Amino acid sequence: MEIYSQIQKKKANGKKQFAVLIDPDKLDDKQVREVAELALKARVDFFFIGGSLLINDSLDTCITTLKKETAIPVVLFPGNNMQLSYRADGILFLSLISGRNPEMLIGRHVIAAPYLRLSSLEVISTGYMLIESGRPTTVSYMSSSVPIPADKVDIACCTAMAGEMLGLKLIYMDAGSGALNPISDKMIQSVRSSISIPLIIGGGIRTPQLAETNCKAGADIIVVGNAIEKDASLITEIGAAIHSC
Ligand code: 1GP
Repeated sequence: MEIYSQIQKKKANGKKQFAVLIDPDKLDDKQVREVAELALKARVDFFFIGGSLLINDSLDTCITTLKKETAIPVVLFPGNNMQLSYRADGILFLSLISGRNPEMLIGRHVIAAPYLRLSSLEVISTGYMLIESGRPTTVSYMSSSVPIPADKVDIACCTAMAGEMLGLKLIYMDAGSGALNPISDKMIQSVRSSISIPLIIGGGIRTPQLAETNCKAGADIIVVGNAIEKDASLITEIGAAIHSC
């Protein structure tokens, strides 16, 4: 329970958290080491590892490098049940509660469960909510699911509430990697006030300013991937903005 209790403890103390998302296909070993070094200095709280579609076999190598370079917890953020690795510390066990695709709600989980039971990974059940972001994203296509419309705040709130009532430990609202439009502060505020479990926000966050307003709106954990792939030095600025909230 180490990772989840760290999330809860920081939330209770009003401390905002920063997760750097690494898609192992997008960074070579040298770039992963560079990200690790910057992440250490910026006091990044977690690495999330995964992608909606991984093409190369670099998941294990990427985790091994991160574990060698830092003690920052590595958490799997799997796009499917092939993206599992004993080398990570934990896994966001994602149920796509915004969609109605049974495979993403429970089917893949049944396949992954025996592997996870044998592993020492910390399994963190997470209600994953995809929010419409202006154009189709890889995750919306790959998950065969319809995202929640960006202006339908009530649907987002009720979905998050249902996830909490089902016993999920986290809600992750995602506009999708490289989203054109990130999630609105209005939606973040409303969902935050509808649930008491920690709230993760990601998708299209490219600036320290947006990370900060999202935190002030109620995000407990901010996830940034795409922008960091393009400019790793953003880790420093975004980290400072999040941790100063
Ligand atoms: C995607 O929430 C994550 O699932 C992060 O999104 O890559 O756009 O930062 P970005």
